[in-house]
Amino acid sequence: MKKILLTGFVPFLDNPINPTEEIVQELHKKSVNGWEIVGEVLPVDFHVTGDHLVELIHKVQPSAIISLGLAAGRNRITPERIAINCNDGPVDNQGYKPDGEKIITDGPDGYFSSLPIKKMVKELENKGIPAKISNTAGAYLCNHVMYRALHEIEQQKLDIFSGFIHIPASHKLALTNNIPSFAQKDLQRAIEICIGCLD
Ligand code: PCA
Repeated sequence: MKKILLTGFVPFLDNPINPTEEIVQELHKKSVNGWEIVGEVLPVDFHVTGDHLVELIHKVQPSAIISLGLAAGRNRITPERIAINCNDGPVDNQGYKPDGEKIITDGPDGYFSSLPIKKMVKELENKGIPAKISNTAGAYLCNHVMYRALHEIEQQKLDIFSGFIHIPASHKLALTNNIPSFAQKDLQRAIEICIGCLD
């Protein structure tokens, strides 16, 4: 069976939970639409997360990668269009504060997602889940992992579809934060629908 590497993140900043962590744990070893899911939860650490993801790509040898991240405050499921060659934003979980430096010194400015993002948005909406393509994944860890995966695929000429989906907060997270939220089960279903869009 074809394998998909599905990644999420641990909690970070003022988010005591990260709904992507639970989705990845729930879907690990399950199969959706003929894809065997290998779930991995990544640290929020500019110095180790990218290398860790690249190691996982070579270890798991997936045919597709979907990385997930929390975008607290967004009100819909947002497949990302592009990753940029830049680290910026607040401190990571190790206290490192990026300052706009490049992710890969001589890397290209950006990479487009190779996931079927338009189809994903259409399918989500058809199934009653609010969704929209996002034209910026920011410059924090989510953008970082999206860029690192696409760069590795390009450099090594790997035959892997790859990209990133930001999700809104779960209701549990919104209890402590005044932000829009989805039921955790709907967040998970949305990701299953996105996996269902892969050929
Ligand atoms: N969201 C952050 C990093 C970890 C996560 O879940 C981001 O949007 O960059």
